[in-house]
Amino acid sequence: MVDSVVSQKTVSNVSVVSMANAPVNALSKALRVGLIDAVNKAISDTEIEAIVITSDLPLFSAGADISEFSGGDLSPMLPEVLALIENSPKPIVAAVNGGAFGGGLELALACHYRVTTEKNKVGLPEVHLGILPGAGGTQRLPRLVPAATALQMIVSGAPTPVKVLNDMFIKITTPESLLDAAVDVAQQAIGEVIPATSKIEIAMTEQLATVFAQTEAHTAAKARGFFAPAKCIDAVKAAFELPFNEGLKREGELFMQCMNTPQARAQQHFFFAERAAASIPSIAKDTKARDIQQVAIIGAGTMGGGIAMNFANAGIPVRMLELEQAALDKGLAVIRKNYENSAKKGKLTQEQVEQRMSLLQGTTEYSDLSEADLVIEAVFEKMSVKKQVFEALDKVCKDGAILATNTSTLDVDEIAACTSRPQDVIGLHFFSPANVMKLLEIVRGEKTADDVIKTSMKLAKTIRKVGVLVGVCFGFVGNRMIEVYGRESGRLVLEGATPERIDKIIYDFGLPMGPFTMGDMAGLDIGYFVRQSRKAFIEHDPSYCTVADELVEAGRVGLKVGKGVYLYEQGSRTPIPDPSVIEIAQRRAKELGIEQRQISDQEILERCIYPLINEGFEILKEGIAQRASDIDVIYVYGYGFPVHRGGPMQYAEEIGLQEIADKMQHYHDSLGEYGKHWFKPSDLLVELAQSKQALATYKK
Ligand code: T1G
Repeated sequence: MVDSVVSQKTVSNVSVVSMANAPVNALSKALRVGLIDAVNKAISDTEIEAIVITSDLPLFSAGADISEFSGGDLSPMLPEVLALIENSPKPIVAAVNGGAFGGGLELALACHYRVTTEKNKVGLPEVHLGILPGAGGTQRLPRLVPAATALQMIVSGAPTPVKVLNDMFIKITTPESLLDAAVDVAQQAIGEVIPATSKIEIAMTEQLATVFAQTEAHTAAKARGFFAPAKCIDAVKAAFELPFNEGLKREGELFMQCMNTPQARAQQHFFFAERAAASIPSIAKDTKARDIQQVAIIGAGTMGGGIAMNFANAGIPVRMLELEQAALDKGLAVIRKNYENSAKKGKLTQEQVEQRMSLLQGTTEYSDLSEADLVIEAVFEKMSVKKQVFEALDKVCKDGAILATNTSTLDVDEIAACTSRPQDVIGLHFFSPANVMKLLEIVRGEKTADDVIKTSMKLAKTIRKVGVLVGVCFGFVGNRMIEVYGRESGRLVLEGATPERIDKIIYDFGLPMGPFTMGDMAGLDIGYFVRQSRKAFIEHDPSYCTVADELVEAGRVGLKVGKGVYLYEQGSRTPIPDPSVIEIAQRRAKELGIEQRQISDQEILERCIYPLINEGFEILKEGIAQRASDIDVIYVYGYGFPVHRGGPMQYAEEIGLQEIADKMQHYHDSLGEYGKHWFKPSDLLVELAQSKQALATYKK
């Protein structure tokens, strides 16, 4: 029998059922029906004595179809399919040919035997969707592997190499011999007692109770603000405290508790948002990417070195240029030290360190860059310096070479205009540390060619970044929005809130750190120089980051000098509040006629987050971002916005666009001249709030 998503063939006395629901065997309604039909057919066929379930696709199965979570008639549910399999009177073997995730692994756990391939990985990543395995995974997995292993897999959601899980696989073999091995296991099982996973007895012990307590404590610290991880632990605990069917019921209750949370909606939104970012409807699908064999980086400083590591990690040769040999040597030494540190932590072998270092060549001559397919400039953030570099590159680089700037705020069109090839110029904005942060803002200039954009998006995937296409404006998307957040936090200090209180409110909201700790860590001088270059934009508002400016002018540029907004003891990164900063704020407030007052936590949170969201709507309105969810991807991966809130735009939808618009209007009306200038609600925000149009459907 062959229908669109399941095929079935007979091998001797074994029925082989193959899933084929492209691209990842998401266990959609159609696939669930197909599996039920195929298994029932095999059970009723007297010629058939055993069954193998496998996949015709590279993956065994990516689990439940997440796109079905938004509702509709979902019968037959996955647990019904798995009960049919587990209660089959004929032995069923799962031939796990590729990744088995979520419900895909739960399907394999419900089978009576499992075989797989030696390099395979499997997992229960539901926690990343704000939920937990809801088709028996929390009850069956602990019956097949040690409790600690089951807990680690379910609470972390991480893919796990099958060699760690050999208790649950009766055979681990090669891809070529997998199906034969599965048929062989099936035939040997004929006539034997069928080992249903649910029949395996497990019980709680004192030692296990300790494991659970330790996992709960570790999770509470590590998964700060997340709802699902603790529920995952509760579900696994039920497997040891209740009979199987009651444990299954408990799992279902906990699953529904998770499913109905804003966190689950946010994390499921983010799953698709991250994938949607790769889509560029304005570029023809058949646009060919350019071939990138050799990369050159201008600048071997912190950013240049981090960027270079991304390419060396991907096996792409890199030539790094510094005009001074000493700077070049220093840059390469820092890279080597980074790799050696990874080796010390066991993340790299010494051989891999040497292999990567061998891909990094230095030069002090522009002429050595003539063969580079892509050149990325990572020099000082000053337009005149950038232009010098691009004029030099324009002279030496071969035709068709892509010339990229790593600028974090400057006008890519202005940079492109100083070359004879603006169509080959693009922005590749890496986030620091460039070898760690996943986000890559890809900045399309007015004249950037489609194939240059396509090449950049493809390259992002090659170097394991999440590329998001943005347009040209000050700060593109991320830094344009973070600027209003920085302005507002600075203003709140003038109005009487302390930096440490603002930082704590933002930390408790879910960001990794508040604006002042972040500013000290990055260096207050970065923002200072940007403000100097944009004085015209802020000259009407003398309060704009005035305390930060005074600190920088006094040499207090942050952690790197031991004092910024906070003080730091030698060798420590722990921020220590400094009363003198409050005195500066009080003095400046008095000079500016700003009344200090008690400000509620809620107002502090709203005034830091809502203007950031409002700017996101302005960015959407101007077409700087392709879609609202791209802004979410930028904020989660570039600034640590909590994924359990889905990103600023998802968070806005969860709060309600009307509420955001009303609060912007409220601060516009209640903060005097300051409010009138900075809190005007975006027209698009107001329009979408009134029309109740879902943000996901908005296209400029
Ligand atoms: N449902 C629907 N679509 C899915 C999907 C899924 N589970 N997994 C992937 N896709 C789509 C994806 O959106 C993309 O679409 C295409 O497939 C290729 O995906 C009851 C309730 C498996 C590691 O969380 O982690 O089971 O963009 O680009 O890089 O307990 O896909 O092409 O239109 O990511 O090779 C649990 C989610 C579900 C796994 C493969 N399962 N998927 O990565 O491909 S909940 C997951 C992944 C559940 C049960 C519970 C990855 C992958 P488009 P891709 P990839």
